[in-house]
Amino acid sequence: MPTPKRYYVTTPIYYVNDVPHIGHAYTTLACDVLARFKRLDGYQVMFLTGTDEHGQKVEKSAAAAGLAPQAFCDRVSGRFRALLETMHFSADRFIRTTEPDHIRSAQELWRRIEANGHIYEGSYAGWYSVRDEAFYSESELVEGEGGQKCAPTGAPVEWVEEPSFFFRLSDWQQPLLDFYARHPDFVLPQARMNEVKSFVAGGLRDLSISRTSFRWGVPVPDHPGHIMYVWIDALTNYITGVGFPDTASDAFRTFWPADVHMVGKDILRFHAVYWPAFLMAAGLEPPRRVFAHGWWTNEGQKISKSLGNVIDPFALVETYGLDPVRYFLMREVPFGQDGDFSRAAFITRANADLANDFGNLAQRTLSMIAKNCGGQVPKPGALQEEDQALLDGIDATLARMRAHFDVQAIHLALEALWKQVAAANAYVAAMAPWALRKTDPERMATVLYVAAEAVRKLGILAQPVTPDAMTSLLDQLAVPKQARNFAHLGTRGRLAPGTPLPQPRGVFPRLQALEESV
Ligand code: ME8
Repeated sequence: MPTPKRYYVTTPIYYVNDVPHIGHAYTTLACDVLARFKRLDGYQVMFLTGTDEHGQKVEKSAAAAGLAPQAFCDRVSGRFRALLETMHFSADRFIRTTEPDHIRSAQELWRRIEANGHIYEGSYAGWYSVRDEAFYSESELVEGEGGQKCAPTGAPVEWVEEPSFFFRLSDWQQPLLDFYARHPDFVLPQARMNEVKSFVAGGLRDLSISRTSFRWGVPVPDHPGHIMYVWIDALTNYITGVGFPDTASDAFRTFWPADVHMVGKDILRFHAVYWPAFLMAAGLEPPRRVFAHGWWTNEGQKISKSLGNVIDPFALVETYGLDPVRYFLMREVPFGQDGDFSRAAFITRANADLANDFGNLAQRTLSMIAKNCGGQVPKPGALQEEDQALLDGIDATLARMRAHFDVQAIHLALEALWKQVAAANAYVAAMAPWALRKTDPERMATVLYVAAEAVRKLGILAQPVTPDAMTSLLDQLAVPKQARNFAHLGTRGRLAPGTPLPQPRGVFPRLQALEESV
């Protein structure tokens, strides 16, 4: 049987009381690019994002705002939903962990884990950080300002002592190591897989998974007074989103296990250690991949609210337009590594790759056609070797992009594509259709046809990263909406000679003028 073409990608669900910043936009953008690529490649795609709404941190923020927790969440979760609109994220569901189907799902996951004997009752005494929503052992703590004990993340910790249920994580050391051995690419980049393996090999302690000292969370089933540790609740969103507990449902059977959980490196342990252990304990399959991306700094500085240098994605898009922001974030830094957001680098990159390389190729091809071919797709003569070589080279990029996307090497997929943009520019420069106008108009028509075909193919392939500009470009080539997926590379979707084309207009404006204004 052929492998079903389905693809399930998730972002972390964001703490509902955070204000969206570039880091949030980055994780979701990477997923959006992957999801769009797979849809264009004929896959049935599920792309899930949303907000993480329970826990002590939210309870405290709600109290500070003078609101009941649910009312507070209803008020602030819209900030993340707005990010989808601004960034044109094509998520299939925006999940909120306060939704009834999720609460049911988290409780059912607990029941299954408990029924399988992996949960016991005890009491917890140790350090907890509300800001991180994480427990820390004494040996992990560092000295903060004024000699205060802090988590390694710099977050304050407090001593917590209360009755608690525990998950027998210590039993899962060997099964996890075996699982990693069977799936050596479970975590990417590889260096992060190694970190996870050595963490697990170092021994695992049982995990406190319920709290009794506050109320805002999913009630533990059959044990009044306990609410679930927010990470169990939060991680479960990935199966709620595809219909759990109804494991016989179409959604669950089609999409679970997930192909990729995209996360920042700071939350890798939760996804690559705890989550597969919870799932195996419940008799469910772990996800296929956890990809940990790096962190952004702002002009070389760590981004933090206290430094006041948080990059606001809404303002960035408002100032520069969406596509340059999307392209820069995905192209500038090898995906998986840390990167620095510098305005100068952003403008240089957008102008070089978008305005100059792709923009000029499209603009000069379309405007020569408008001027010299009566505004219609020209009629080509027989293709010569260099014509065919250009078109074949672009078609062959799809296989390379697929291979890169399958390991989330998004920057390499874009690099491969932009090599073809350069090849098309070199072709136009070498063929000099402007010089052929008088000497050999038939050949000029062929060259312009080939250039237009190159632009069409490049436009189709660049849709996942710069969707708006490519929509405009493919409109300008009169490519029908249903002929814009990857099945229309090759000759299948080729431009029909004589098709009237609209007046061309630039798709990637230069950003220079804006530089001084920000
Ligand atoms: O962790 N650069 O939510 P969160 C890049 N609710 N990425 C960054 C970043 C930066 N400067 N700052 C943050 C949570 N991020 C949990 C997830 S999932 C079941 C529960 C990324 O709102 C960070 O790495 O803190 C993480 O992936 C996300 O933004 C933070 O989400």
